[in-house]
Amino acid sequence: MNIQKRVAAIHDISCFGRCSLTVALPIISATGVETAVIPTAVLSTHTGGLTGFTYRDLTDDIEKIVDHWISLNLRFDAIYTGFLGSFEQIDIISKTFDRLRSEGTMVIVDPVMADNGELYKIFPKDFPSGMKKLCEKADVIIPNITEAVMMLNEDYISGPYTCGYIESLLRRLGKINGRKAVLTGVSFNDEELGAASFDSETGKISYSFARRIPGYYHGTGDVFGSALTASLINGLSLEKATDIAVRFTVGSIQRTYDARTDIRFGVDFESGLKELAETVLKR
Ligand code: PXL
Repeated sequence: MNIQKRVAAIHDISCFGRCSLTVALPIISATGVETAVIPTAVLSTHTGGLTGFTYRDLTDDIEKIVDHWISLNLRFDAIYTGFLGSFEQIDIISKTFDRLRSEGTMVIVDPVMADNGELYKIFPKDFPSGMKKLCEKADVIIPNITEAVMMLNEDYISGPYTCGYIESLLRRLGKINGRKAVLTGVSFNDEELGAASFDSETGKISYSFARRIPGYYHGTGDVFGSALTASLINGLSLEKATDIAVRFTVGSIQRTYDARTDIRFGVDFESGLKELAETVLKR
């Protein structure tokens, strides 16, 4: 008998624009994992380049949802968090980890808050220090370079980077949670872009690169994080999961680039779901 794995995905719902839960749910579900959700906020669209969006903060609902789940005695194989709706939610989610975690639950934190050297405008200046605290409780953290340097209290520099810089960042990131870190937005030249992973327990660093596609596509961090989470829950190694997530994300960007879709509308990950499921489940 195959016992189905269960994950709790804690992100906002951006009703249009393919990011956060509208990406995490289909991607993780496609790999055979039951995906329960805690929405942190409901927005008409994401906040990246689309103006006039609605915003309903769900901070007051989170603990009530968790109370009910506790009464049902649910077990989670993983908890995967992303965009949080308010500063206050950082503490609430930290407590949620303690309440929902049991033996073997993998906690994956994507400290969604910044990109391209800038903190998202909706977050206060002290948000990175709060996110760092949340990351301390995670088994796996998946920041981009901007989020990494903000948590480490350093200035952002744009790529391409040296190998020495990336490996120093990874080692210091690994000290935040003492476990595993996957850094996105890594480039050593103008032609390729990818991710690097670090396991603090073994000291192993691995890289996965793909050809850089022009343009800044929205929601790709969530596509990457969801594919990584799906692969890790299905038992793949950090190195293999990172490589699968890079290939799935780049494939999604390539299809969107070829179709000349508005870059604010997210990427065509849907057409890659079948192949992702086959790759992850084949192992
Ligand atoms: O993809 C990250 C993300 C998630 N949710 C919302 C966002 C963003 C990035 O801008 O605005 C609402």
